Amino acid sequence: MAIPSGQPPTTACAGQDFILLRGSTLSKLPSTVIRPVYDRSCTFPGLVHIGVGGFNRSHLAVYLDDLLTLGGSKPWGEFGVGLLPADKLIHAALAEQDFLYGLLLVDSDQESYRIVGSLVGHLYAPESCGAVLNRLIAPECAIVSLTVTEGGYFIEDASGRFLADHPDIRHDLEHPDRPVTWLGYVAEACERRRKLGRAPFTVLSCDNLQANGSTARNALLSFANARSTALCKWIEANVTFPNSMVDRITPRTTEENRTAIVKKFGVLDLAAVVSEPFRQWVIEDSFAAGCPEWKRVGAQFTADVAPYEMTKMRLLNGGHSTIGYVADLLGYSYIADAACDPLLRRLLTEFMAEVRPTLKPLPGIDIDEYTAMIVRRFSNSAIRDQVARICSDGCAKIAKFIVPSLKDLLRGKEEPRVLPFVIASWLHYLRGRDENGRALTISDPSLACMKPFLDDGGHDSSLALAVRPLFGELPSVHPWLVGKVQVSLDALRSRGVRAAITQMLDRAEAE
Ligand code: CS2
Repeated sequence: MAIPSGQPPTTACAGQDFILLRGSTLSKLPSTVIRPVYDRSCTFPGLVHIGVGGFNRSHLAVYLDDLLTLGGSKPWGEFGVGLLPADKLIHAALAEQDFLYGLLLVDSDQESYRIVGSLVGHLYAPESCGAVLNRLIAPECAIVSLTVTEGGYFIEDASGRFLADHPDIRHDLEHPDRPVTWLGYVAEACERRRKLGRAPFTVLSCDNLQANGSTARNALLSFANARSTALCKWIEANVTFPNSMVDRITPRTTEENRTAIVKKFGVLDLAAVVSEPFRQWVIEDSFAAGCPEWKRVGAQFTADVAPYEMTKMRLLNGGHSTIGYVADLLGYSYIADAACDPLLRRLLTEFMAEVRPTLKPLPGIDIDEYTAMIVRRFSNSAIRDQVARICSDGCAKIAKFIVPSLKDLLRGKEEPRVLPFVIASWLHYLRGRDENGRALTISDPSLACMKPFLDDGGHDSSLALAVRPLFGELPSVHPWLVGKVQVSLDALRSRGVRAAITQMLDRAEAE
C-alpha cells in the first residue's frame, strides 16, 4: 500500500497491514475504530479555528464532533487555518486524510480510538492568504476561535501593553491584504465585513491564559486602532470576546503513538492526537452570532469564567510545574512516573494545600475531589505525557501559574513554603544539568530575561527575582522571599533534589 509522500517517517509500520485514513476508507476501518455516524457533507463551517494543533484536535473539535454525533442541532463544523511554518506538516497530513483524524483516549483501564469528523477543511495561510480571508468574511462564519499560544497575542505579560512595534505587527499594518498574524487576518476580515454590511462574528480564544477573551479583545482593538478609528469602533461595538477555561491533558503526539495506532487499530493516521478521557470547558455566554449547543455535550456556560480559570491554572498547571522541574532533574521522562514517586506526590499534594486558600469556592465543584482528580490525572501512565512538554516555556509558566498564588499568599499571614521552593527548582533546572550531570534541554523563547542570573553561574536568586516581567515588585515588597528561594536553591545544589524536597517539606510540617 502506498504511503503518502512528504509525511513523518512511516518505516516503523513496514510489514503491518493498515488502512490509510480517508473519507473513502472510513467504512473499511476495523470495527474497533469508532467512526462518525453523521453525514459530514451536511455540516457547515460556521466556526473558523486558527491554530489546529493537538489541543484543538483533542478539545474543541471533539465537542463539535460529539454534537454532530448526537444530532438534533445545527450541524456546525470547524474549518481550520494554520499560520505558522510548523503548521505546514499538519496541513499536509490533514489534507491527505480528507481532514479526518483520530483521537486516542487512554487511561489505565480504557483505550478508545475514535475518528473525528468535525474538521471539514484546513488551509495553510502562507500559501492561501486570499482563501483564508474569504473564509473569514463568509456570511456563515459566526465564530473565529483561536489557539495561538500566549505569544500569539502580542501583549506584554507584566504591563498588558500591546507590542505594536513587533515586526509581524508592523508587517500586518503595512500589508493588510496579506497578513501573517491572526490579528492581521481578523482585523482585515472585520474591515471587509464592515464595508460589506455583513454581520459580525465572535472571537473565541481557547488558549490557556487567564482572561483569554479579554486578552484577545485588547490585542485586536489595539491593532485595529492602529489601522483606523472606524474599524476599531466597529469591532468594539459588534464583535464579542467570551473568556473561556479549557482543560484536557494532551501530550505531543509521537511517532511511537502513530505506530501503536497502526499496530492496535490497523490505521495509518498521520494527524492522530492522544489525550486523557477528562475534559472541561467553561465558557462565558456572550456570542455575537450564535454558537453550537456545546452545553448538550458537557461544556458549561457561565457569566464569569475567572474563578474557574484561576482554580485550573493555579492547581493543575501550577501542579505540573511543581513536579515538572524536579522530575527532569531526577531523570524522569514522563509525568506519570514522577507523579507516582511518593516524594514528588507528597510535594504536589503539599503544593495544592498551600495554594487552596487563594481560591474562591466554585459552584458545583468539590475542591477536595478536584485536587484528588489532578493527582489521578497526572498519574495516568497510559498517555505518557512528556516532562519536557511541561518544562518548556518556564518563564511564562512560572509567571502565570506560580507567581499569582505567591502574591496572594504574601498578602496574608501565612508564609508560603512550597511556592518559593518551586521557583528555586526551576532556577536549579535552568542551570542545565540533572542530578547525574546529564545536560538538560531547556526550551523557552523568553530565556534571555534570565541571562543575568545564568551569566553569574546561577547561584544568586536575587538576580532571577529581579526580572520584573516575571516577578514584578515581589522581591522589593517581600525581601524575605529572596532569602527563602536562596535557601532552597542552595539546598538543591549542595544536598540534591530529594534531600532538598524532604528538608523543605519536613520543616514546613514542623513549623
Ligand atoms: C500543562 C498544560 O503545559 C503545561 O504546563 O500544564 O499544557 C496542561 O496539560 C493543560 O493546560 C491541560 O488542560
